[in-house]
Amino acid sequence: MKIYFAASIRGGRDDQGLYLEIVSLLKDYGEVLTEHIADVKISQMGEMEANDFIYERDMGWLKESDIVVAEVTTPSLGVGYELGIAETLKKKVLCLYRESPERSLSAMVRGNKVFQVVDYKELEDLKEIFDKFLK
Ligand code: 6IA
Repeated sequence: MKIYFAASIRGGRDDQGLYLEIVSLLKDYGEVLTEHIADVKISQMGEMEANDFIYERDMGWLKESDIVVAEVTTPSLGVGYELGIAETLKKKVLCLYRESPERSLSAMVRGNKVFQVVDYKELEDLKEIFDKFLK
């Protein structure tokens, strides 16, 4: 199974360490096409490659994928865009969100019945969630 993992880059890198752990867990379920999302060397602003190259490559991977797993706690324009495209392409989509009193997930994600939106508290919760949705 080919997994497209989506998570914030320019939206903010506060959860980069968590993304790394999620990618490592996801590898037990299939091939993660977008492993670099968790790379500590990708900073919020730092870019090594041209935007048009990144866009074309990521859209290719999105089309190729069997499922999109998105960590949506840190709001990201790019992830929101990818989710919309994933819906158009009729991909299976699992969104992971950590609830907190200071924030609330966009209604465009929470309200879309096509997406599986799962709230979790910590990394340890994810194995059970992945067993349920990815097996
Ligand atoms: O708006 P954002 O940057 O937060 O959007 C993040 C989402 O867009 C991720 O899920 C990625 O799939 C995609 N994306 C945005 N920027 C990049 C990127 N730049 N590389 C790969 N995917 C990206 C960094 C390039 C790196 C080699 C330094």
